[in-house]
Amino acid sequence: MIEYQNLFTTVRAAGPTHAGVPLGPGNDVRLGSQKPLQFPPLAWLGMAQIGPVYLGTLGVASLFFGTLSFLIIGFNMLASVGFDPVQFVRQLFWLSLDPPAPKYGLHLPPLNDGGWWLMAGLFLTISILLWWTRMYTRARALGLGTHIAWAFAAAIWLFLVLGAIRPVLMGSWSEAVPFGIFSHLDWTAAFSIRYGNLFYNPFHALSIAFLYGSALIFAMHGATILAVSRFGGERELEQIVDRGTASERAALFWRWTMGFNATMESIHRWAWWFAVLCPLTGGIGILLTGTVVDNWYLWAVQHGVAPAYPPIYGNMVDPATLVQGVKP
Ligand code: 07D
Repeated sequence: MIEYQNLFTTVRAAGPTHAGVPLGPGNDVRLGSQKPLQFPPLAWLGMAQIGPVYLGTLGVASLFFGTLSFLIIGFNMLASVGFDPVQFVRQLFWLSLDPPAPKYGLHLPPLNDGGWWLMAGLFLTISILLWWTRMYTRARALGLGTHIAWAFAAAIWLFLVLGAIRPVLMGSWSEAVPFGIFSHLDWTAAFSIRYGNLFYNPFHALSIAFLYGSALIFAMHGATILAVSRFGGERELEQIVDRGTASERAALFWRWTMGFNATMESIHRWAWWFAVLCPLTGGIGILLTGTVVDNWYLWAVQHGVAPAYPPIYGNMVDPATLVQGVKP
C-alpha cells in the first residue's frame, strides 16, 4: 500500500515575511530588505520568500570579476564564429577559449593566442576567491562555524591545481584546461590518455570512491529523513536526545539492516568528509600527474597493481617517450 511516501508531498515552508536577524556594525545593507518577495510556488522547493540577499562589497566585487570572466569567454567564442549569433547558439557546445600554445611556456602570450584565456582565468580565480571570503565572513556574521567555506575550499583546491598550480609546476600554461563545453571534456580524455590512463591513478580512484560514496550517503540520509518525517524527523536536533523519536527509529532501521548506525549528528560529519575528500584526493592525483608520474599504467605495472601485457612486442615503454614510434 502506498501511503505517505513524501517524495513530492513537501512540507510547504511559507511564513510571514521575515527580513532576518539585524546585522551588527561593519556590515552592508541587504538587497530587498524593505520588501522581500513572496513567491508561493517556490515553497515546493524550499522557502517561498525571495531575499533579502546580502551582496556586500565582497559579493559585488566577486560578481564583477565573474561577469568579466564570463564575458571574455563569451565574446571570444562569439568572435570565433565571426560574431554571428545564430552560429554562436548552433555551435555553442563546440566553441572554446583555449590556453596558450606550449611555445609560450609561462610567458605572457598575445591576447589572441592564449592571452584572453589567461585573463579570463585570472578574473575567474579572483572572483572565486572573493566568493570564498564572502562565504567565510557571512558564516562568521551569523555566528556559524566555517564548515561550508572549508568544503568550498576543497573544490577550489582542485580548480587551482587543474588551472594554475600544475601548469606552473609543468612550466607551461598550455597544460591547463580550456574554457568550453566539449573542449574541456576532450581535454579530460586527452589528459587521461597522455598520462597512461587515469584509472590507474590511485588518487583518481580514491576521488571516485568519495564521489560515489557522497552520492550513496546523501541518498541514504535523504531517504532516511524523508522516511521518518511522518514522526517529525526533519526536526533533527530536538529529536536526538529523546527515546522513541523519529531519530531513534531512523537509527534502529540502519542498525537492524546493517548492524551499525551513524547518529543524527555524525551522519553530517560523514557527508562533509566524503564530499570534501573527493576534490581533495582528486587534486593530489592531478598534481602528481606529469610531475611525478608520467604513465599511470606503467606505474601500476611496476607496483604490482596491474598485470603487464605479454612481452610479444618487447618490454612496454611509455609511448609518450617515443619519437615517431621509436625509442630515441
Ligand atoms: C572540477 C573543481 C572545482 C570547481 C569549482 C568551480 C565555476 C564556473 C564559469 C565563468 C568537480 C569553478 C567554476 C564557478 C564559472 C564561467 C563560465 C570539481 C571540480 C571551484 N572519472 N578524471 C575526476 C570519474 C575518467 C579525469 C573527479 C568517474 C577517465 C581527469 C572524479 C569515471 C578519464 C580528472 C572523477 C571517470 C578521466 C578526472 C572529479 C568513470 C577520461 C580530473 C571530482 C566511471 C575521461 C578530476 C583526479 C570532482 C580529478 C577527475 C570521476 C573516468 C579523466 C572523482 C566516475 C578514465 C583528467 N574524475 N576520468 O569533484 O580530480 O569534480 O582527477 O569512468 O582532473 Mg575522472
